[in-house]
Amino acid sequence: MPSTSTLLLGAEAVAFGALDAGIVGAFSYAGTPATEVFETVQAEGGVWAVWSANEKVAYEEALGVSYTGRRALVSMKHVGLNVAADPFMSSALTGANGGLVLVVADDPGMHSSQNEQDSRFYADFARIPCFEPANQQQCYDMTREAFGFSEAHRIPVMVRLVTRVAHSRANVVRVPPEDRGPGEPNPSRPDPNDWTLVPANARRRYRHLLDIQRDLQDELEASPANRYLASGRRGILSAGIATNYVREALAGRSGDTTLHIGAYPLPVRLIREFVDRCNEILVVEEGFPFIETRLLGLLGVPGKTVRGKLDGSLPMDGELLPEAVFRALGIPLEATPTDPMVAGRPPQFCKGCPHGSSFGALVDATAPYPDALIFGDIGCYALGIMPPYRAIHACVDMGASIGLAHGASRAGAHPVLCTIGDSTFAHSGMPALLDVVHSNANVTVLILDNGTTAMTGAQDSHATGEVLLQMLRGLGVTDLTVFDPLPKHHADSVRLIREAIERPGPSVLVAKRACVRIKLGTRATPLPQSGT
Ligand SMILES: Cc1ncc(C[n+]2csc(CCOP(=O)(O)OP(=O)(O)O)c2C)c(N)n1
Ligand code: SF4
Repeated sequence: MPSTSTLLLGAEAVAFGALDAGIVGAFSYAGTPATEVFETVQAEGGVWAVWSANEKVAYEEALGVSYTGRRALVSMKHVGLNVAADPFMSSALTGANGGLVLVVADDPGMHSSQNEQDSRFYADFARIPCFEPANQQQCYDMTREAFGFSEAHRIPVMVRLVTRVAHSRANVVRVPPEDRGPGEPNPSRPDPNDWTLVPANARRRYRHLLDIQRDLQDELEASPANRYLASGRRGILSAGIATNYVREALAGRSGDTTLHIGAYPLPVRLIREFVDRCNEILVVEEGFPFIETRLLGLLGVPGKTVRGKLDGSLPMDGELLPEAVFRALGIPLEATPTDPMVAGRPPQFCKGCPHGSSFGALVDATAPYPDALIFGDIGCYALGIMPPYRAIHACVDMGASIGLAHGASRAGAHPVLCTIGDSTFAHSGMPALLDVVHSNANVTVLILDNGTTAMTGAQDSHATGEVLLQMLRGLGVTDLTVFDPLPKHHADSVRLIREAIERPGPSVLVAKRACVRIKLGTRATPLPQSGT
């Protein structure tokens, strides 16, 4: 294949980087802004790419591929790594065999997420290397490089994206796939004891992980991902996409010393050289003040002024905007019109959405119980929080609704209900329901089975239809009611929910009706206001 130039999203560029690096499989659970990484691999075909039940499972599947000596890509949104944190942290000790690259897409500004996180802390926490692309070409290049790096050092490698990189397009030059050929296993086989983390092995492996830190740092210190340009006494240290904002602000101006960081562990020697040269330093990074806090330590840098998020020169929360960078650099920015082209509208269910009629029934069914608590979950049905329903009292993280309801019922609240979608139930609702059944808690669980993972673009659901019912019976649910939430069945739906509330012990209702977006044959696209 000759080199080709294609207009790609950052997320797509990562996928092509992985394909050209010769992965045999990609693993993921959907989540904005990471979804397109996996979808691109899946659309290209030729390698294993089936959605996993959740991020933890996806990570373990990819690690299993790596142990065979082959290359695997695993991708997820930032909160997905909370779910996958257990295997992720321990995999730093076992190490990788075939290249293992974890792509995590952070969502500063929470365009479509329930919180802000900075995954660089996770890479640092696990002591694994991390690449942070500033643009789409680097998404491709760094992902390819990450596989080789992972194999050379036998360690998982993270590629950290942010929404603005994952979801914007630029031309990307792809180069011919690597000679090792897709599917060729890494020929050397490590000692399987390395992968068996009983305490004696784990201690040895942790020591090893600590011992290789210097090598990782030395190699990345020289990486072209980190670029230092010495000039004047004002220093600008930037990372990832923030470098583009700095370059935009500085366009045509020289006289500042700049250091761009795109690979971690941090290049300490370069940073020392940079700091020695400058009197005043501005740190510009997307996400948390990761580099800034390390630079300042507890007591600051004697004799130097360090500015950034911690002193308020740049905002601590939200997405970093070029305007803020211009301001922090003292460079005037021409005002751009801010009138929105389309008036803002509150998010709402699609017309004919089955969740709308389910919430209509839920609101009427619980009307006689002023103390009713209803715990929600994450999916299109989170819109049950909006008028006219205003039905949800809490929505925290995927799968939380059942555990929250269980806890509240243990505290004596009654009635306690929760709503959860079919995909979220498969993702992380099942163990919580097992607890409810195990302790015979008085909780009414409403599963909204629309046959798909609608919110993130209609990916397959692992727990829909007859499979869902079998799963529920297998979990020990005996009080199980299935109903069709069509508006014309409203009175029946209200009655069934009320009867379930009145029965002691756990009861599960399944509101079964397909998402209209898939029913009509159109691929559901994430609602612009949601899409988590
Ligand atoms: C840990 C985590 N992973 C992924 C997501 C992205 N996400 C939010 S809701 C959802 C699934 C929604 O599917 P379902 O529960 O079936 O509800 P629907 O949208 O179909 O109504 C996903 C994948 C997330 N918010 N958190
Ligand atoms: S995409 Fe489907 S589940 Fe989501 S609001 Fe629209 S109809 Fe409802």
